[in-house]
Amino acid sequence: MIQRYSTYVLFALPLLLLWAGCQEDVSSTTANKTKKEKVAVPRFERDSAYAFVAKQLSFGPRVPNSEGHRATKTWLVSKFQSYGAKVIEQDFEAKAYTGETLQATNIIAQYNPQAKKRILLAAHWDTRPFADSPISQARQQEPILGADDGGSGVAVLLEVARQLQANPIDLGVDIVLFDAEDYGESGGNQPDTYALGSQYWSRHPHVKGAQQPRYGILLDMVGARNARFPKEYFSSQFAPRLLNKVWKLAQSMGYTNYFVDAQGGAITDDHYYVNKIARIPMIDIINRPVGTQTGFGEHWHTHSDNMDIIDKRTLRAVGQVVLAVLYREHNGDF
Ligand code: AHN
Ligand code: ZN
Repeated sequence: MIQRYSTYVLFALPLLLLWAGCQEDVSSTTANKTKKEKVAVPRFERDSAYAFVAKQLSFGPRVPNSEGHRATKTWLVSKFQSYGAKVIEQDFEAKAYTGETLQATNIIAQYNPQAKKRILLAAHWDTRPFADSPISQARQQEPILGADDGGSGVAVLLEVARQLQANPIDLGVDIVLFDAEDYGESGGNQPDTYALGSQYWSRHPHVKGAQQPRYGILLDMVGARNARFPKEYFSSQFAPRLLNKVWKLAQSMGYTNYFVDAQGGAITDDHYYVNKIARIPMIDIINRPVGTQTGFGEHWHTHSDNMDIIDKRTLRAVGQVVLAVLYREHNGDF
């Protein structure tokens, strides 16, 4: 037995050493080749983001089945392509609570589509077909421009895309612009009539398995003057660690007026379905001012949701935090 064992070792040991030697060569070469360079967090250009809000509004309301919606889609797709993203148009038909069938599209812009480690960023690109806020009676049957409600989140993500092209990192980033978020029934008693695009995407994600995003950040109404982002309730339930990390980071960057240390109420927004159905931890950065009748900005679901209420500083605060998350994640500092 001892004899056989030592014979085995006699032959096996040199082979083992040879193998180990090769391994070390291979791994050190690989390490040298793939050694990750840290990349500084780029500056989020607020003027650029502001112009992206204005450009969306130039198409008019972006209500599903409308001409403005179609034209905006064409522009968004080509804009992301021009910033070097691989774009997927995820077309789907959505049944609205009215009985109408909406021709809808989730617009997906991918950076490093092969990367395994991925982060999800999202906003909704459609706008509300009416102005049904209880605080204004003006032109309630007319669709709104949605500078903040829709436009702001999309604008921030376009500027993030522009920066990703100018300052490449190897992190996988999936920017998803959900459609048909805001076609829901008035009053909020039927939350599932909203967020039709995110409900569809969560059942048909474009990335699966090992490529499934580690976590996500949703931007909803991130452009108004004096915006206030308390910690939205579902975010704190589904993704508490991410939520606290992002708020801490934002506060360390000086954005304490926006990213307040306060618990916010529950909003059945796109992130709810991504958490619940796709099971990706996702937080919602959403404006919840104090002391308004609706709990949202005074302009919310009114015709005042236009360029006049957009503040570049709010766009910048949110966009700079999102960029900090991505580049710190790449650098291993998040
Ligand atoms: C509901 O009212 C169910 N959700 C609000 C989500 C929303 C509407 N975000 C923007 N507009
Ligand atoms: Zn809305």
